[in-house]
Amino acid sequence: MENTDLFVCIDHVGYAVPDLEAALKFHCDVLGFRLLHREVNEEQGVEEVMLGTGEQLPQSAQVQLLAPLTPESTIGKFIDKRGPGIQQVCYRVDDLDHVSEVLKSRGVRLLYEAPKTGTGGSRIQFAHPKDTGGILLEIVEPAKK
Ligand code: V0V
Repeated sequence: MENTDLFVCIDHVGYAVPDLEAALKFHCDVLGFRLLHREVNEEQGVEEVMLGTGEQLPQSAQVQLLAPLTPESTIGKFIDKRGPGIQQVCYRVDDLDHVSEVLKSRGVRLLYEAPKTGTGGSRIQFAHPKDTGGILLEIVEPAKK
């Protein structure tokens, strides 16, 4: 039978954090996560790290810490309104363009006309929380190795 699944797995859960170094220390020293990747994404207004249990991206059990570059950024506003915590859940896909078209055809509003660049050169898109039961849903196609 043809596989019609849209998603491969949960890629990561994203936490909005006001203090990246403090959150990193907690996740690594207390929870035992490993730092897999770190970057500044100016377009998204974040400094972010990806934590996991293996040696490199992409892994299972990934956690993304998202710190705002400015108070006016998406994460800055989120922390201001809601406080630190879960900001997004991200599903991994093989073909972002295909999954985007399917979701759109099913009435889900996507936030961007075209995919943006995410962690490690991945391609990302978001579905509006109003269309997903209150969850900011990211979809990611990891960068090809
Ligand atoms: C806002 N709302 C949320 C939410 N943010 N609901 C669930 N989860 C969130 N994270 C709700 C909010 O309670 C309001 O509901 C409504 O949406 C409008 O919110 P708002 O405060 O006026 O905020 P907006 O509209 O200015 O922005 C919300 C959106 C924004 C979702 C449009 O956060 C956005 O563009 N997000 C996508 C980009 C992003 O998150 N970048 C940072 C991560 P009521 O009060 O009207 O009921 S970057 C990243 O993940 C990277 C680089 C990566 O993974 O590689």
